[in-house]
Amino acid sequence: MARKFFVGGNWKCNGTTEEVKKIITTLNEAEVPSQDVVEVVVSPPFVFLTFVKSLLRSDFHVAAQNCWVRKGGAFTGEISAEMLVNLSIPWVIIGHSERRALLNESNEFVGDKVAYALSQGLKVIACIGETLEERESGSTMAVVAAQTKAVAGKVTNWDNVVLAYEPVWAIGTGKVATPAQAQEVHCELRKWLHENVGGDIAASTRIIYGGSVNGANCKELAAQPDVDGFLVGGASLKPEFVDIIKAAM
Ligand code: G2H
Repeated sequence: MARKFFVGGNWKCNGTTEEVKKIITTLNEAEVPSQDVVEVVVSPPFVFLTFVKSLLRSDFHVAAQNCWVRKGGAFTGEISAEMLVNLSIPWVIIGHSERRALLNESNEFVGDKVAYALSQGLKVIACIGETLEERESGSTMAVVAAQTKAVAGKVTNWDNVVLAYEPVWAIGTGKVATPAQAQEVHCELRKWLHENVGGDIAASTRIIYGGSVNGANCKELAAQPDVDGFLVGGASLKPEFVDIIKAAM
């Protein structure tokens, strides 16, 4: 089954109003493949979500970088899935390794967040990935399988889920996974989905790569059979994000 290429721009905790306007102008003026070929989603910090949505070209979409695990209420500082739906924000990133590491988000908590976000009608970019220590000890697949299992157990409709493999050692370090390293894990993840969820879902679910993707390395990564797109951090704040979108061609 054909999987449409997916490119997400994760702006993380970056940006001023002026910088946001500049990035959006670049994106709006860019000539990129059509929506039939590539799905593009940009994920600004919460405070800029509606501003970005109001300025952004209609063939690109917006994602939040997180949402609360349950229905909103007395949870100071949190943003609920219902609020995102109310603002017509279609996507949310869940389980980014920065949140797993810095805010102690466990596999179980990430799985619960995915479940709640999906139940409210959001689409989810679910992030997984091993640390350098885990890779060097040979436990990469065990780690990403456990992370995937915690998410997979909560998914009822896989059409609304993109799996983002982001090796922690490659995030923001400039040390990108080689195309072979990315392909190896993506292929294993697809096998895991095949064995544990089902053949059709394994064939149709997008597995995207994240970790120091840039305009120079994206083509070779995109050429790997099981790499269905990217989640881009640092380079999504720069004009080269357009080149990364074009890697879909
Ligand atoms: C991984 C990625 C975006 P960067 O976190 O999710 O960031 O491209 O800066 O490594």
